Amino acid sequence: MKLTALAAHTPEAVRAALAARGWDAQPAWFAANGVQPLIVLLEEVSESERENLVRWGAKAGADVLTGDGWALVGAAASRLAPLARPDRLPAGLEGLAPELGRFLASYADPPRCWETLALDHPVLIGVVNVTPDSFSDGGRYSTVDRAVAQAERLVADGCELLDVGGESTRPGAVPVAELDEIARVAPVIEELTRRGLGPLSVDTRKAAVARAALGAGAAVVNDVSGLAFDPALAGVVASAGAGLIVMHMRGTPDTMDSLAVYRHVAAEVAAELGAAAARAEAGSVARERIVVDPGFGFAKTPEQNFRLLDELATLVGLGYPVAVGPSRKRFLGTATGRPVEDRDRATAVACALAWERGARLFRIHDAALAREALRVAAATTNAR
Ligand code: PMM
Repeated sequence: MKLTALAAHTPEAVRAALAARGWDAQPAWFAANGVQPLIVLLEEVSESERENLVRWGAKAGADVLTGDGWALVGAAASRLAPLARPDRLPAGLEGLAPELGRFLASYADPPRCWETLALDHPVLIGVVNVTPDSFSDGGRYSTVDRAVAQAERLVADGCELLDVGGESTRPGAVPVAELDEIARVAPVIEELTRRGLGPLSVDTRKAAVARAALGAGAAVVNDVSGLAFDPALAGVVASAGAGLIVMHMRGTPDTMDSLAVYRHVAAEVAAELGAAAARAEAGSVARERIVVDPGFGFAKTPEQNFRLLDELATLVGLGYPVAVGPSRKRFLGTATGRPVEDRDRATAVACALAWERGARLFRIHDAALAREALRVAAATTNAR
C-alpha cells in the first residue's frame, strides 16, 4: 500500500486527488468541501445538550470535548451539517441549529463583495493620514495638496479604497475636537472626490465627523472604537446607506494597553466584534454593509497580535468580510527588530498570511510591497 498525506488546510488537495482519479468537477468539489475539518466551540450549553452532543459525537464520528457549560466539536463539514438542519437534527439539540446554520452558510458561501468592491481578490485600503502626529508618516501629509499626492500614489499602487483619518489613535495622542477633525478631513475628502480618487472611507469614532465626511463624498466609515465611542455613529452610517468597518479595541487609546488581558484572544475578540457588529445591525446598518477588523495593536500585546493573526479564521467565522491593518505596527517591529519606517516588508508578509487565513481587505500605508506579497498569496489560493 502507498500513502500520500494530503494538505488538510485546503479543499483543493482533495479536489485535485479526486479529479485526477476521474471524478467530475462538481462532485469532486462538493466532496472536497465535505471532508474539510471544522471545529466549533459552543458555549451556554445546557447539561442535557452536552450529554446529547457527546452521544451524537460517538455515533457520528465527531470529536466532542466538553466542560461546564461548553462543548468543543471537531468534525468534517459533512458530519456537522446535519446539526444545522431542523429535519435531521438529533433530539435535544434544537438550540444548536440557528447559529450553526448561519456559520455553515457563510463558510460555504463567504461574502463575495462589499459596497462596490469585489472580494475575489485582495483589496488594498490606502491610508491617507491628515493628522500632524500620526506615528508612521509623522505629519508629512498634513495639507490637502500632500494628501492628494499621497492618494494618487496609493491609487497608482493598486489601492481600491482610501481611508482618510484626522485623529491619531496611538496611545498618548492628543484628542482632537470634533470641529478640528472635520476641518482636517472634509477638505481632503472633497478634493479627492472632485478628482475622482476613491471610493473613500473616513477613519473616525465620531458621528458628527462621519456625517460631514459622508456629506463631502466618503462612502464608508471606519470606526476604530467598534461603535463604542459615539452611540450616534451607527445611525449616521445607516441613514447615509454607507459601508462600515467595525474594528475591535478595548477602552480608549489612552487606556487600551492596560486592557490587553485575554484568556483566549481570538475567541474573545471574535465575541466582542460580533457584539459590535450586532450593535450596528440593531442601529439599522445592513449586514452586507459591515466589515470587521481585529484591530491589530489596539489593546493587544505583540504576542496577542500574532495569535490573532494566526487564528484569524475565528473572525472569518462571524460571516462578515474581514479587514486587517497590520501596517508598520509595533508587533511587527518586535518580531523583526525594524523601526517604524522600515516595516513595509514585514507588513507585506503579515498581509499575505492574513489573506491565507481569510482576510480580504488590507489597510496599508505603502501599497507596493503589500500588493506584490498579496498577489503571490492570492495566486496560491486560486484567486486573482
Ligand atoms: N489602525 C490604525 C488606524 N485605523 N482602522 C482599521 N480599520 N484597522 C486598523 O488596524 C487601524 C485603523 C492605526 O494606525 P495609523 O495611525 O498608522 O493609521
